[in-house]
Amino acid sequence: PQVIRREDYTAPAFLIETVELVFDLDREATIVASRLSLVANPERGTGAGDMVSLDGEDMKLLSLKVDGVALPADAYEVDTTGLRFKAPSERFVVEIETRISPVNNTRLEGLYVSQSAYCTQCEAEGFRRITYFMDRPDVMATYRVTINAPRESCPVLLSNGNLVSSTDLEDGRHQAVWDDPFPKPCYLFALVAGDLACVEDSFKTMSGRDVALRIFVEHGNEDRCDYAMDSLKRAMKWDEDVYGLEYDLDLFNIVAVSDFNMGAMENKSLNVFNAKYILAKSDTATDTDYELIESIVAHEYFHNWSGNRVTCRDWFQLSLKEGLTVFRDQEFSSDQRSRPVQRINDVQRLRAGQFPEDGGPLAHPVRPDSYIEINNFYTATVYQKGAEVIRMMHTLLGAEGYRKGIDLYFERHDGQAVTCDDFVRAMEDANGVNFDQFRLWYSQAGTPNLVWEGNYDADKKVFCLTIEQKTEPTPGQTLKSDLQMPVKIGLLARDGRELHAQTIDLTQAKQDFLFEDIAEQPVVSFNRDFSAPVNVGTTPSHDDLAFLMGNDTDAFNRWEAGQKYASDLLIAAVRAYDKSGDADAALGNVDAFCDALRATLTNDDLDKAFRAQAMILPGEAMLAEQLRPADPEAIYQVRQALRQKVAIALQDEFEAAYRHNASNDAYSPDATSAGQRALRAVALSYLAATGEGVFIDLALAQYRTADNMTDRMAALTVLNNQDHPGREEALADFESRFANDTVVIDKWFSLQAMSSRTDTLEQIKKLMEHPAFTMRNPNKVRALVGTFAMANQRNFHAADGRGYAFYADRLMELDNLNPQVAARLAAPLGKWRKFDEDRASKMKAELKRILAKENLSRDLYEIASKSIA
Ligand code: BAL
Ligand code: ZN
Repeated sequence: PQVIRREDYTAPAFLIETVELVFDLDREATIVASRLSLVANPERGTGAGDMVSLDGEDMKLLSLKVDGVALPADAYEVDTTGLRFKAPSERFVVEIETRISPVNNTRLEGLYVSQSAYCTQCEAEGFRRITYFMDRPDVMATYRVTINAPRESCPVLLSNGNLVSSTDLEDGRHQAVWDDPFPKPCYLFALVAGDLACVEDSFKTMSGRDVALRIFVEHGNEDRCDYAMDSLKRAMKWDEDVYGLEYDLDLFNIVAVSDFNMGAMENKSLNVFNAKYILAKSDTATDTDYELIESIVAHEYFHNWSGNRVTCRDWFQLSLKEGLTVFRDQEFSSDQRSRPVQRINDVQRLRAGQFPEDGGPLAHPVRPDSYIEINNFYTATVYQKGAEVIRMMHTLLGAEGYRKGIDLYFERHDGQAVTCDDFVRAMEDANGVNFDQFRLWYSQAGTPNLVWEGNYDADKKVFCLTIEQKTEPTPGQTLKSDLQMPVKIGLLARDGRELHAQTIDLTQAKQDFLFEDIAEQPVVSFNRDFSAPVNVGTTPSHDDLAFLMGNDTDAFNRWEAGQKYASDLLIAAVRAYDKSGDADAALGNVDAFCDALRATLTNDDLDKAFRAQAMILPGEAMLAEQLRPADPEAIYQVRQALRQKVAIALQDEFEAAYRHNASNDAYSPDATSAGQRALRAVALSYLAATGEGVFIDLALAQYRTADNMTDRMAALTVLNNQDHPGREEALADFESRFANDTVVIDKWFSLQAMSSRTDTLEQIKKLMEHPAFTMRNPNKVRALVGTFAMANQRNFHAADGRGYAFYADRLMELDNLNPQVAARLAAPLGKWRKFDEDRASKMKAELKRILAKENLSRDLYEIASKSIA
């Protein structure tokens, strides 16, 4: 397959000014008529006789006219990738008719059918599956879209922009015409048609315009839209307050569909969502679901400016819109909820998803240099690390300086398709700074590792902090440069007073920072708030970590100290376990750690959501990242043993937390109530970890009496790992309650896929036969199959290799239906370098088997081939 390189970028030979599309919708055979006004691109100096090249895949060309005249067969070329002909002049009109088959579109790119509705997904390159077009983001045009469809099965007809007209046609069909006045790239085009229910609200913008807000869902789900609607209104207000950005049309539509490759899509004024990120009511959605809905609704809305009004020049610049928009949605959530807990969650996500990517075979810069399939670059690096890069600029420039840069960016580039470099330049120009070194964050892959050392001169009262940075080589990038990064630090006195706090501007490989008038040998709180997205190799003493857990004025680092302490204990114990096979003995005395956890658990000054987070030990995958080779069974055993020790030591406190955090109030998804439920869930989980049957009974009782999904799932999560009749009872009950609820039943699939029980793989195989399961629905595949590889270290890495073989079979099966989702699930097999030789060779054998598959997609080929290299 062809490699696309950033350095090969050239501006388009022709531009498209206006696009008129007419859709005659039919499940088997939809006819798409397009009328494009093309003009030579002055930047390229093109004109008559130059080749016009339009992308197009998987469709039938029915007719082609240029300036009203049908082109003879020898005047154009058409193949499986597109259509080419010579321009007759500098300005001309192209008319094309194509036929596509939405119902047979299992890739869910382009126009397809989800349940009873037609919908589209065009980012990144789905539009070329609808009609022949210059399918690239730097071709921006205005669109007028006519949709013709049967009135009965498709009463709702939607596209971008404003509704111009609705008309009845003959034969029971009707027509809607939509017009989008804002020029946009084709990846933001959307069409939805079907029999959908609509929930309506409105928002008054800061300039006093009323915007109609509509959420379209399957009939029967109207009562699950309140939170999404409320989130949308809060997001609109927040963007006005914090960024000064106002919505620009009089209508904003959201449609929730069940079959969707991604989380959601920011099509201009017609966002299409994976239904799981819209639908919520207390008995179907957990607190975490509510949080995700809030942040994803906001994310897609924020794209209206960061992505739509200003878009990407080419797909290598994807982080221009994604990194920025993730940063914006993270900050929105921080303002809606607890800021430290939000930061902890965001960092956990970065560490779980992005750090392994940056340290593995798929490592790539935030602005990649090449790709085979762009769909493979919707990655944690482009999104999450991209957001960290924006956050660092925010830290370095301060909130005001950052806002000046943002204002200049939108002022300069509104209506344009631009680059990451343009964004950084706006930040520089607005603030009079030079970010030449900082720019390396966009081009250099890999997670920097920082080590630090402190030296205190008691006579001079001077503290010297020496920091070294190093980034290991990544595929294709052996030499690494030193990066500029803001490192927030605090110096604490033994009595907990903060002696000094500062944001250090680190730029060199090794740098000394001197602090004067420091009254005593301080305890260092390093990289507060995770101001730089790095690994920190220095582990303070256990005494210092316990001190920071109890005293750091930076809440993030309080949590971080606990994680470091736990990791240090667990990693040492895994090494000891490998020799002895006795997890308890390997851990030894952990009383001091338990005491530090107790102090956090019982500190009523701390947010409950924070305390709940602080009780959770580093996950198995996170620990595996720190061990070479990683032994998943040893990690599992040792982590369970530490959980049990903590549970026994803190049993009284957990019982008290469980009792005191019960609530008789009606469910509310607000952050405070959610924090209370989270603390109670953690308490229940630890109580069960004591191994005493009475607490399994308690979990079962909680399951039976739960009046909301959060409490129900908390109980079921505990039961899920048990060998106890209560497990079967609760799982059967859940199934019968929610078997017909396509969003909720995914929780049941993924929970079972996560179970640490050793019969899990057999259970998963049986569940694949369940009537609610289908390989055609990405949510189902992710819930049952994806979860197994991503969130079940113990069973996926079972020493006999059956987990790997099962997984590879599913990826190949899925590749025939939906290559994009198959490729996005493939990364776990590429982690073979982290494991022992036996596991590594079994994982590699599966990758080889995938690479030998007939008709392997470009998508899966790219991931499998890079993973094995
Ligand atoms: N643009 C793809 C979905 C998202 O990041 O919003
Ligand atoms: Zn996005």
